[in-house]
Amino acid sequence: MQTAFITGASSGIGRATAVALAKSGFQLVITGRRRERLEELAQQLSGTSVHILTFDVRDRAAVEEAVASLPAQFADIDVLINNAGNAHGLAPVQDGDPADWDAMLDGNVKGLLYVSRAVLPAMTRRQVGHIVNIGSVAGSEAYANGNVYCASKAAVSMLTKTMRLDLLPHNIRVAEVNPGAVETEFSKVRFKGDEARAGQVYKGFEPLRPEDVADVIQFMVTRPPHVNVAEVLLFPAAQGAAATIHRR
Ligand code: NDP
Ligand code: 8X3
Repeated sequence: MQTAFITGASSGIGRATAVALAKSGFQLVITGRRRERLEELAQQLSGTSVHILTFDVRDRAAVEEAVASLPAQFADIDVLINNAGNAHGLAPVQDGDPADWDAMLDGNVKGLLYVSRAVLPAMTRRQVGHIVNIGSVAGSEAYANGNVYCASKAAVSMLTKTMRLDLLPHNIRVAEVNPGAVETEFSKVRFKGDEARAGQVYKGFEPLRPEDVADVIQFMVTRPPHVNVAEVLLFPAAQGAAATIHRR
């Protein structure tokens, strides 16, 4: 049985991906900071073996310790979904809060690196593996006030391309999914718990659901070994570009 390790499985895209991969027969390592959420998810996934790890991806020592603690049954990771991440704030750069910048760069970029660095020995040792990084349309398109979030996702895109090259000799596929607007807790986090403002983001059009992104990830990681779906841009039908959404 293949093992998938999913960061940010306590909510949104990561949670839906856990459900989809369990249905595809993977056993799962699900991770995040909110343990009770992960326990609730594990109960729903009772048809497959699940191991929970709780850590903050920004804490390198905690990441290393958590991955090293995996029991033998879960240690041979086949698939890594680097999904944990968020936007924090939406402000012009001159008004930006450096604490928000740290949270985005440390979580979305360095966290992805720390987790990959900790998991990769299990892949290079076995010369097999598949990594899917969750980027964003924001990684290739600028939008006003997106500054540091866009930069963090541009870094994810470049890391995806360079990791792919580094890992080619090790038979490890590296890929990226770049969603547009998906209704999750993303905007609630970006606007620091302001649910009314978060809700406005998805008003007047039908956004992607986390399950739509999970479907694509599930497709990617179940291709035959000679196929790498390297990059996917996934929009809701009403979206044409990062900042162009047709609202009714
Ligand atoms: P959610 O807020 O619903 O989920 C974010 C997940 O990431 C949670 O499980 C959270 O877990 C985890 N996470 C965040 N920060 C950390 C951290 N420092 N350490 C460990 N885990 C962390 O948002 P989404 O599902 O939408 O976001 C998932 C990914 O998709 C992100 O990388 C986001 O940038 C990307 N994305 C989202 C889009 C959208 O429109 N929603 C569009 C394009 C990309 P916990 O809080 O329990 O730690
Ligand atoms: C999340 C989508 O457009 O808010 O990455 O940046 S967006």
